[in-house]
Amino acid sequence: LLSGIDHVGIAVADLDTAIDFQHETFGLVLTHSEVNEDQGVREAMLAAPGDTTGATRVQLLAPMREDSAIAKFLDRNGPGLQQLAYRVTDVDAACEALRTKGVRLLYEAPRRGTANSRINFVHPKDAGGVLVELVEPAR
Ligand code: V0V
Repeated sequence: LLSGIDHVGIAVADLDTAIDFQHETFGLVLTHSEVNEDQGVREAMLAAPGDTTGATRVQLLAPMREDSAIAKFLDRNGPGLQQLAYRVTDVDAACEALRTKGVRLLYEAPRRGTANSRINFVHPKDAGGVLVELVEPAR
């Protein structure tokens, strides 16, 4: 079902400040950034310089709107780890398998994620207090 850990997501107030911090402090390298209007976020993907596969990334998420999930998370918790994203080969099949186990998915159908991936989320109350994202990368 799962083919790897795609990324962990950190909620931040200011994207550029957080990119600089991760680079200067840990040497992480910016590999991608985009605006996701649907999710109300500006986001950046960073890779560890010594990770030759580049498969697992750190995602920084900054809110664009007060009613976005990231704005609400920041209001409640301040900046910090917001999500764990598992990579799957078939997000529809993964969601179906999880529903069969009684796990709640946030969306009826997958939505658009980073770099045209297809994403859905498991409710944190059904995943040990962790917001789990499922990501099917674009082919
Ligand atoms: C809320 N809770 C969390 C949580 N957010 N627990 C762990 N991790 C989080 N990130 C807890 C919260 O403290 C409550 O616990 C409980 O869940 C239910 O909270 P709620 O008030 O009913 O719900 P909200 O309004 O806090 O919303 C939570 C959810 C929301 C997960 C439903 O954040 C959401 O829709 N997330 C999915 C979309 C998203 O996160 N987008 C941003 C990333 P108590 O107090 O009841 O115990 S976009 C992205 O990742 C992209 C584009 C990508 O990767 O490609």
